[in-house]
Amino acid sequence: MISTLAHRALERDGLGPIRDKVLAGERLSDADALRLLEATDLAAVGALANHVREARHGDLTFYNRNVHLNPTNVCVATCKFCSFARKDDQVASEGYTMSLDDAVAKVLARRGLGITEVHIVSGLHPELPWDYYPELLRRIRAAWPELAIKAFTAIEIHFFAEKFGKSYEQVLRELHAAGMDTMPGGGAEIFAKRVRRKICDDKATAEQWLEIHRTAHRLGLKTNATMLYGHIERLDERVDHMRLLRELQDETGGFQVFIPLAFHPEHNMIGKAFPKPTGYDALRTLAVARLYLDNFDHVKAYWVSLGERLAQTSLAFGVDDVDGTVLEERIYHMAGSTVPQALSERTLHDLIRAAGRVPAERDSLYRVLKVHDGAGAAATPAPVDPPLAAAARRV
Ligand code: V47
Repeated sequence: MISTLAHRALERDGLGPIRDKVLAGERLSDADALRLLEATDLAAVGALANHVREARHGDLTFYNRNVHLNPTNVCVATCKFCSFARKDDQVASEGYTMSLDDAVAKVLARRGLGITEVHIVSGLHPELPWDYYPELLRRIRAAWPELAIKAFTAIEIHFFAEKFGKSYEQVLRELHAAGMDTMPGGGAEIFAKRVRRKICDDKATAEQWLEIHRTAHRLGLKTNATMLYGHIERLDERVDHMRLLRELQDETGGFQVFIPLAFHPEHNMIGKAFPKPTGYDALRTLAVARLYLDNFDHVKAYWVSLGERLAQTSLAFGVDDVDGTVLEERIYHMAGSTVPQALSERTLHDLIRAAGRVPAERDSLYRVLKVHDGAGAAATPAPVDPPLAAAARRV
């Protein structure tokens, strides 16, 4: 339901025709998306996005119990926004590369915590051999068969293909056979050439990123998609980015979720010129994504990138997924993030419930594992997860 006040605000902002399209279930044009990104009445745009969100998912808000693993921060790429990577003379003092034994042990140490997914993203290491990557997956799979493995961005897949003389399909087939279940959406940044040339000119191009996801979808792998916003990109370049994703999704249906990532400015080459995107910008971007990407089931507010409070608020602006426990995050913390490095399941429940929504634990393919609905909550407290809560406090 959209309130009369929101209807009036939309009319006042000249957004009546877009509202009518949304209510009729019609696809928005690029011009509509741009118009919404420029709209001043955030609450009215949010009300529209909320309408779509509730029609798709009601009050359900998805999260999962996941751990992150970044096996190395050594990286040959020179992305100007990145605070995580180390190269050349920094490697000796600040670089790290986990041995296979250490990487696997780090994941297995979380075994008692009810974790269902490991999210693996690495730097583009100039010396590690090909076998390091499938062997890492094989060992995790062998030791913990029921753990879902979400691994390697399209940027890494492109790097492996070039470095080891394999096609995208070969790389993906070998990693899939070794245990990779799904792919994260990182490395998409902004697809526009003008932007990529300035912020990440020595890694996979937009066409290559899209081709890798297309290939993964053809092989039956589900993948995610991101957009890094709030730096040098223009609003029309955000729309262009989402259009390319919407087109590929029309073709393959293989994307599970869209994740706008708010730029974090500290300790990287462009941070000084661009402050962190405002809360207003973040909420409007999420809302417009929900309205424009009509063929994506889910829109995620990655709480690490937004902060817990803004991620919680976004649940009224089209968002239905907040990522997960994320034990233990490095990429954003190197870029100045001050949020915790993990959240307990109990905290996620509290955040979601306080926004009037219902927590639904999902697996890596968005199958619901358990709905923690309010009825049980009054009588039985949300399942406190003491080991995870303790681990979240420790990191
Ligand atoms: O590709 C790097 C971004 C991404 C900064 O698929 C930065 O479920 C902001 O893709 N400020 C990696 N962003 C993280 C990622 C991700 C995260 C959570 C869930 C999923 C998923 C994917 O982080 C990079 C880049 O776009 N990034 N540096 C920075 N300073």
